Amino acid sequence: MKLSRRCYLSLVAIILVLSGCKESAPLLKADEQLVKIGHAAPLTGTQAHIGKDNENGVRLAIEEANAANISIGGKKIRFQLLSEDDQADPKNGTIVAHKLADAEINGMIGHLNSGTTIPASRVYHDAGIPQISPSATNPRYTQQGFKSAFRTMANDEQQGRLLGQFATQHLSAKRIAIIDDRTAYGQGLADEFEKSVKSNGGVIVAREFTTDKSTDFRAILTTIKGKQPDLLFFGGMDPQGGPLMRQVRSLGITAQFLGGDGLYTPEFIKLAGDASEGAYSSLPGVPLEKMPNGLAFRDKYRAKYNRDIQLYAPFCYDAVNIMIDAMKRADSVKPEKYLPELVKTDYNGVTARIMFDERGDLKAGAITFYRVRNGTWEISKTLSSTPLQSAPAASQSIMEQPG
Ligand code: ABU
Repeated sequence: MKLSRRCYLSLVAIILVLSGCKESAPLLKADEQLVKIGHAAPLTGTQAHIGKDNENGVRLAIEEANAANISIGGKKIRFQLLSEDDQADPKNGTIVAHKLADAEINGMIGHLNSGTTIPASRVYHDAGIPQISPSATNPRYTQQGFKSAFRTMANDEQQGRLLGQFATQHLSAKRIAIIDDRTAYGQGLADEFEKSVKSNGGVIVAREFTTDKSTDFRAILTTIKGKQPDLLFFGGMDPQGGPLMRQVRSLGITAQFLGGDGLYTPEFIKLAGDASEGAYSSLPGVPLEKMPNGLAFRDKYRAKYNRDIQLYAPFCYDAVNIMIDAMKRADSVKPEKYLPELVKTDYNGVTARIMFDERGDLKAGAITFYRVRNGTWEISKTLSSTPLQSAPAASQSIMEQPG
């Protein structure tokens, strides 16, 4: 069968779209070796701004590594990014995980959401591929016994516990209402927060839920208003958190507002508008301004992408650098060779000094609290759940700042 040129080009375009092929393989010289780094996040849909930010953080680290002309195992290494859109959907997460495993990636950075990371982690584990999630915080990810699973962010047991302490002790809240988005992240974090509030003497006056697709929360907010809480906690991401915050204030609810890392974005402030003033959120890690290379990273990111960091890009950048560091120490890019070195990581990243415990979680789980003031997130307080024994000054400084 002979195809016309137009037909042929259409066919190629369809194949490229279906294969999700966005980064073409670099041409290699004889003494060079290709190393494929997989990445997955929602690159379309309401969380695309956060997913693209993750991809940008990964790409920046890969481009720097390529510019550094690294040699491993006697070969010059060319790193290639294979990035996939999982649409924050657990089923799609597993589909793209199989696709990346079939492409024989040397390591995986992702996924962004706990709801995709947890099911996909079995695929990477079964394929023997080391995986570092920069942002998935549900504890289950590293509780499955997969030796291939790591994360560069404190988990939600750590985050939820400190959020509960922050609400009851620092914000002096007693009557607390909770809404979550029923995702692995939102519900998991809300559960941990609830436990911590209760153990700190607070009372949960309402527990409501929504979905990660909803934008109208007035029915549940009306119920909550009747319970007269002095703090409202939301477990979920900014596409829901922003409109929720706006509707909280438009219904005349004056309770303090607190959320987890999924709200700590410029987008949350944009979506909530003036109603965002005074909102609090947490973000695992030490603030960039407190880390030796944090501000340099922020400036590099801004210069390259002509925009500010949205949320997890620094954690993605650290994740790639940790993986490459393990490859260098193993003098091998083969997963089975560098995985034992990844376990032994002790790396000063832009977000923290990074060391893993036996499950692949961070040994030191600093959590920073931020507050919206004059249309921007400002540091309120940093707490640590598990201090490192011998951390360098920057990551050891568990700052107590005026809130
Ligand atoms: N850490 C919050 C966003 C990612 C997640 O689903 O865990």
